[in-house]
Amino acid sequence: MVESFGHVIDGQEVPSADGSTFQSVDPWEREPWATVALGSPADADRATAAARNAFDSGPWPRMSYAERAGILHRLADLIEAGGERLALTDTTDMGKPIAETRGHDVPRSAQNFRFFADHSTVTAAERFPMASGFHAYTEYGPAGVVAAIAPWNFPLMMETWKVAPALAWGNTVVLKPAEQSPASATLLARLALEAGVPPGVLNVVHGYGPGSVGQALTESPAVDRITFTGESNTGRAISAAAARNLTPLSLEMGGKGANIVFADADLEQAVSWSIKAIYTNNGQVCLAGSRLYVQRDVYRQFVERFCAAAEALVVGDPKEATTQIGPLASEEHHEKVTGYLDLAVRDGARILSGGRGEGWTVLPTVIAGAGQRDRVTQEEIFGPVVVILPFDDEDEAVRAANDTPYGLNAMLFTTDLSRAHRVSRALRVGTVWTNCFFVRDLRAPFGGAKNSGVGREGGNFSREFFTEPKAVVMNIAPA
Ligand code: TXE
Repeated sequence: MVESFGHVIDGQEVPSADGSTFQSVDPWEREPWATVALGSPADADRATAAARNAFDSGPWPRMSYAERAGILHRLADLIEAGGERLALTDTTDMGKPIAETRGHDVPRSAQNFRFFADHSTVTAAERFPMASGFHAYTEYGPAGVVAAIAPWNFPLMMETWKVAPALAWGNTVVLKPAEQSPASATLLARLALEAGVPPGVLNVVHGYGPGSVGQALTESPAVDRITFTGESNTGRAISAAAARNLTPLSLEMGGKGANIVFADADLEQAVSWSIKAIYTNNGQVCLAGSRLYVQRDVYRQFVERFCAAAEALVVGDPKEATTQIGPLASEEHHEKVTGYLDLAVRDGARILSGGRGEGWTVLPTVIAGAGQRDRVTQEEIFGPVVVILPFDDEDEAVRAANDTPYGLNAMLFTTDLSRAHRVSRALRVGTVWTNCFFVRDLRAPFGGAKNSGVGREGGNFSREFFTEPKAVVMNIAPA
């Protein structure tokens, strides 16, 4: 049965103004599974107007933090209660294994609401008692209307990472999910209404980016903040659009994560985390450890163990609980990733294991013999493909790790504490994981250096972005 998903504007699930729809394709079955409203700039404008109105005259920005937090906790409860449906929806829409949507994306989405609901109620504002008889303090008021533009690799999880802090600090939102994975955004908006989020506070508009809904949102003078996750070139286009209205933005973009394994590392631990770092979500992760630098003394041993572990991963139907590698998210993306496999071979590298799978799957792939400046080492492939390169000493590893235009994150495996600190400091990235991967504390900054990001989110970093900090100065001296 083909399901239907509309826009959600001003508390109503509605079709597009011109009635257009598009099909969302299940990448495992390679068949359409849902009919989705296809928005145009006119729909984006309707949603922005609803969000503007809810911000300017609705109850949400005027509620106490505690009242909003209560509603957001209810929403988290509903996400947990409806978890199975949400997990299956993202898995059907973009093919990631159900073990991941069930075990990670959905629980983390509920946690996003709980965390920011609580954080907004307990973060203190600064006070500045002035010796001159004046008193100053900071007020963190909501920023206004937030345009949230989301990617397809963690649909619900990335959407809630943007929507939760925006709502917790009293903003209203227009969310545009990626066209490859639209369905769970409509489900989220339905649940938000059920939880008591007032109409117009969370709007969802489906559609494409350039020349369509995405672009219209970034060019709208009614939008006060833009938060985006996606490709670096899209980030450039959005920055240019936002510059017209000087709209503040937060961009989280691509990565080419370096994963450095030193000879003194616990190799078993390093293999197991490194496998997670590249093959989670079929490698469609901005944080993926897609460049694996291994110290020459343990290179052969490590590569052998790594390839064996990669070959042991279960490839198949993402709706099966035991599947670890499903299809890539779309046919277009499958072509892009397999194009890189051909390119690697043309440039003289070797595919040690993996390669093309059935349908739109790519098997867990290991490439060796590529050069540091080769395209497969420099560019974000965004699939289950790791490039392994040997290195001799720490300086060489750090130089190589820093040598791409990206700077989202890096991993290092070592038992030498001094080295761990030294290397962490030398890496030009937003996150360094030592002897682990993907472990997050939502209070910590999240974002990228270089072409991987502008700004940080998480904890107080989200508060800085989603509020308009105001200095309030009082004359408290007697008249
Ligand atoms: O991203 P896009 P795509 C990387 C990854 C992947 C590549 C392409 O390498 O292969 O990007 O993916 C909207 N104005 N990442 O094409 O185009 C678009 O509709 C406003 C890394 O899917 O950046 C979608 O909602 N919006 C990444 C969102 O932007 C625009 C996650 C992302 O789409 C727009 C995904 C425009 N001009 C892909 N153009 C990560 N960092 O995790 C597009 N959009």
